[in-house]
Amino acid sequence: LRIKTVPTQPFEGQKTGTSGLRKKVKVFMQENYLANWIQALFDSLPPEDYKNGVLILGGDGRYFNREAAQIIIKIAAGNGVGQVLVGMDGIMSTPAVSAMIRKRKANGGFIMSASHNPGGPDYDWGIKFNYSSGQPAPESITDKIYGNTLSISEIKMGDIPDVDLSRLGRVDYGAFSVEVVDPVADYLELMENVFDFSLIRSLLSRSDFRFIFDAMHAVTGAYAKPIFVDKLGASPDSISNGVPLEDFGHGHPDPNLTYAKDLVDVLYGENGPDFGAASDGDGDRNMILGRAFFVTPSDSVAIIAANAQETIPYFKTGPKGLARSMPTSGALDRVAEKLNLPFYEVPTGWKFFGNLMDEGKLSICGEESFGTGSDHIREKDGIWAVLAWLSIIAYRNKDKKPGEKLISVSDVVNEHWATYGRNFFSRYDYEECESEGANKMIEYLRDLVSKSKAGDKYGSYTLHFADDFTYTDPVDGSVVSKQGVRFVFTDGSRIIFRLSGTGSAGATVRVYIEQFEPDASKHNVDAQTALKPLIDLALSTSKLKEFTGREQPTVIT
Ligand code: VG1
Ligand code: CO
Repeated sequence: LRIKTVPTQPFEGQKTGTSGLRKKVKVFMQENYLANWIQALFDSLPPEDYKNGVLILGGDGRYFNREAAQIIIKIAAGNGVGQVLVGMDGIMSTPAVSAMIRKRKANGGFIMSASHNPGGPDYDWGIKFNYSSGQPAPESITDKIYGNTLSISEIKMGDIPDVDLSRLGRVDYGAFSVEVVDPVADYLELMENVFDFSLIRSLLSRSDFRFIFDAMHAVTGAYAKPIFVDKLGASPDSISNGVPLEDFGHGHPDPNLTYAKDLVDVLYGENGPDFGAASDGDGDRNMILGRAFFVTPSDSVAIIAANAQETIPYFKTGPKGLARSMPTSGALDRVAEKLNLPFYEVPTGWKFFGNLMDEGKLSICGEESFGTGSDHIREKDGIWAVLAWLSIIAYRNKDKKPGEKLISVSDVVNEHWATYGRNFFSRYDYEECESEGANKMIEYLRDLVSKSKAGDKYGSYTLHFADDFTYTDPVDGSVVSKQGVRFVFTDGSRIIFRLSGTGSAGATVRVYIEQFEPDASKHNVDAQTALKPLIDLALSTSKLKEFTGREQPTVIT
């Protein structure tokens, strides 16, 4: 294997955000832009972490992935990696990459995806690197990579031809080899071990239960048919937008009420199906819907946790601990309390759950941003969440005769609220604001925090405390600060402000609003109505309109 040394110059701004490096495709298509970052990554890892080792490579099928895969493979070869396992056609979901790293005992893996951001020549591209236990690289590594991107001067590339990604099998180039693998098989095997497939099949094959899964023309298109249809007996027409496309069919592959509107309309339409779900670009997010009913992600993780032991074989001895990101509602906290389980609150982004899982402290976790998962891998997992929900519904209906009324998604959620109370929750996103105004707003809020004290009045609410969230990792002691400004009131209500770390242009402001309601007679109120006073308070406290010039959010979840 001959290795070429390619001279290069640093690019500015190659700093990773909440989840990998994300930029417009045009930025990534500049000569050496991606190559620089990949080389900087190898320059940041201890050699024993990759020399002669195995790396997994996958992606969500978006525009530029094919070219990017060839660049990554060549640089891996040039830096002494032993083998790259790449998904056929460059396809592999984020959870499947995490699963394959673990199963094949690989040193790590690359995911070519900007997740829920749109794709195509004018939109976004991204790259994530996961470590040997399958978890997103920690900040200690990503900070090093960024440092190295600022001084890089050469790239090492294996002098090999482009690999034919459309054909399964292995090609050898001396000490280096590439194997094109089935992106589904390992992941499917894992799902069969986690869940009771015959239980789920008993539900999906019923004629009185109708299921629909929207792959949004993204990566789960490759997984939906083999899993839901071929293995679990769902009808072939239950999969919509099931072919991965480079531009996601001009869509925005983000499973929420705004961007998965087609699916929402079907579920809320006349005689809609009983269960609907969708996943995002790279397959780690999920949205769960019942007939004319939306399950808030914060409730979803709480309900999965409360039912896991009974309905999912993987949890048959009970979950070890539960965790959520800071802005996620406190519904999960109440389940942890009732089940007497250790509980953790971490900053936004999945990378903070991994350490807790590796230490055996955490089994089930989630984020309000449509991310739910467990320690079966080290990423959030969209299809896992759908299978978890199907397990719950299947278990509740397993003795129902044909024609008998089934227990529905909304029945399960209403029961949960009746037991635990309801945490009303909503998030307002203001996408692509001017960075200057958005930064000033956060500065203003930090200043407000520093002047605030318990007992201060905010309209009809009394302040319990306000801070800018800081997290100390209980496993390695690392500290991250400035993770979101929060105002917590004496009745448990919260308003939280953050700037997104996953956008590719301007600044996205996120406002999170939460209020607890113990009284079951008040649970069937629309969240926007129930939260109206608190939403108004959040907007006036932050002077959001003044700072950003925005009257309305772009997305409400
Ligand atoms: C967003 C979400 C966060 C999630 C992250 C990655 O980050 O808020 O909860 O972990 O996206 O999700 P931010 O910084 O934009 O708020 V994904 O599906 O892009 O891997
Ligand atoms: Co994603």
